[in-house]
Amino acid sequence: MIVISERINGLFRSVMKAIDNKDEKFIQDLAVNQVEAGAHILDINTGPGVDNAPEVMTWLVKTVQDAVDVQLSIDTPKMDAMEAGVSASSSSVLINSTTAEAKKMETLFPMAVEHGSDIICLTLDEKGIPNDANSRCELAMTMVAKAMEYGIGPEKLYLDPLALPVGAAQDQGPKVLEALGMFKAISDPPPKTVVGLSNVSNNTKERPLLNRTFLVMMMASGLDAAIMDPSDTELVAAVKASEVLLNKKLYADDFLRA
Ligand code: THG
Repeated sequence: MIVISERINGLFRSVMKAIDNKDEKFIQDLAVNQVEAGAHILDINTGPGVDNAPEVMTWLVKTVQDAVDVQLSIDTPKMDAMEAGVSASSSSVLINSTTAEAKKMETLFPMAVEHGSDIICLTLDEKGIPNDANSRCELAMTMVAKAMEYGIGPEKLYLDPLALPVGAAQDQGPKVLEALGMFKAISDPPPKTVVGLSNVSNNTKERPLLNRTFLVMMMASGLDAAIMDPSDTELVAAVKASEVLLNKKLYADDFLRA
């Protein structure tokens, strides 16, 4: 499982405060802590509240890269902030994300080609979030085909079926699982799959339990990567147990420590 840390995100109050105060030490300590907890990639998001998103994104990317040496996922719906983050990075990033909207694909696929980036394809378009697995798959195919026109192969793509809060869209859980399975049949080799895990437990009382239960289910359906909190030790233990049970990692008596 590719672990993408969700924590460098202005949605978190403490991170928003650090952004406001240009507190490099706070951001760098958090980045180091996330990598030590097992993050392979750090998702970088300014949060919705900033009015100078390109500058904040540039500052976050440089601040984090002065402290750790892992791939960054540049997470923003704003094209100017995306361009700023991708350009500021000293190594190739994961673009988070395009949708199936023509304007976005026509901006972000060339940007990915220019910078050698990987890119997340969120299965939604101007009509919103699809309601079932088939329409998620149709949007995924549209994006995989369009990426190919730009010479971007499936090994650079992460398909995201968009996990939704169980309290608000309970019927979508099984549809996300079904879509994950279908995505793997889109191309050979298949694209990777990813979700924003904590979406599922938004505004619930049992966040850690819901997060780790859904993550295990999605891993069984073929999930390759998750934007999640690697400092949640029970969540990480569930990932390790799943990797052993799905025959992805060799069993050893001390697999939790491996
Ligand atoms: N897909 C892709 N990218 C994504 C998402 C996705 N990026 C953003 C998001 N979804 C994944 N990241 C988060 C980060 C934080 C939270 C949820 C998802 C979160 N934060 C607390 C909250 O809002 O309640 C912050 C509160 C606090 O503790 O201060 O839940 O789906 N491609």
